[in-house]
Amino acid sequence: MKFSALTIFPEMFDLFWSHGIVRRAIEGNHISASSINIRDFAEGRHKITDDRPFGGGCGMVMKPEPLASAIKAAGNDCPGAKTILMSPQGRAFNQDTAWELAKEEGLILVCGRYEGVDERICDTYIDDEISIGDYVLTGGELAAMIIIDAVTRLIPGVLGGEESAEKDSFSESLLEHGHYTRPREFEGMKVPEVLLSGDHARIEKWRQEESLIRTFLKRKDLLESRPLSKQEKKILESWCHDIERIIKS
Ligand code: 4FM
Repeated sequence: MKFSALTIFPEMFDLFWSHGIVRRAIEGNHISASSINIRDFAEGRHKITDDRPFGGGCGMVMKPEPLASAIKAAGNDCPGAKTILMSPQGRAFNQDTAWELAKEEGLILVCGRYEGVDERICDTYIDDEISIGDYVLTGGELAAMIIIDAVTRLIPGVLGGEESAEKDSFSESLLEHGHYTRPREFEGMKVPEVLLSGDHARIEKWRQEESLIRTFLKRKDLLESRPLSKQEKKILESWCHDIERIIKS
């Protein structure tokens, strides 16, 4: 996977590329990364990338020519790449979108600034428009980093077998169970006994129940949009019985 971030603030990506799993993925040749400065494609002595909106109004608009040139340059570097505009008007990003994007050969992430990008760029140079959530950022850079981060960890070989992405929480549409490490007692709070038991079957069962109850308590919507396994139905029914018993007593 080749990621190209198109931005007028390429320095924002420097620390992002050079830390953690993203850095490891670059070093292991699982992904390649480049930040492309849109300003490098602007004409004239001042290298201007914005202009006033036709029709008037406040704020500035991103000029089309430098953006088009930058997108073309990124496309030449990776001919199969998909060009994505980061925008609150895009389709909502989630774990399914991340899996879908992870199959692409390359992603060109266009990070807008100012009040907007000239509409003619959206019409002709953009394959997909993605939003990371219903709020307005000052630019697309942070949104692009979120997409790159979530997609990178799904690329085969990036995570070790230990931390594989297929079995992590959202792939199952459940929240993860709680995690504990040393010490066994911290500020008077003990690690659940079952985790110290060495009984792997019991531990697995506890984690499954924990996952289910957390999802039920914190994110009912996730349970409602997903079929329940026989096992999960049994766990939920058993809670139902316990709750009824408490009410009736
Ligand atoms: C987008 C600012 C384009 C200026 C933005 C321009 C956003 C989001 C977002 C801000 N991106 N999800 N929410 N971008 O707010 O992805 Cl020109």
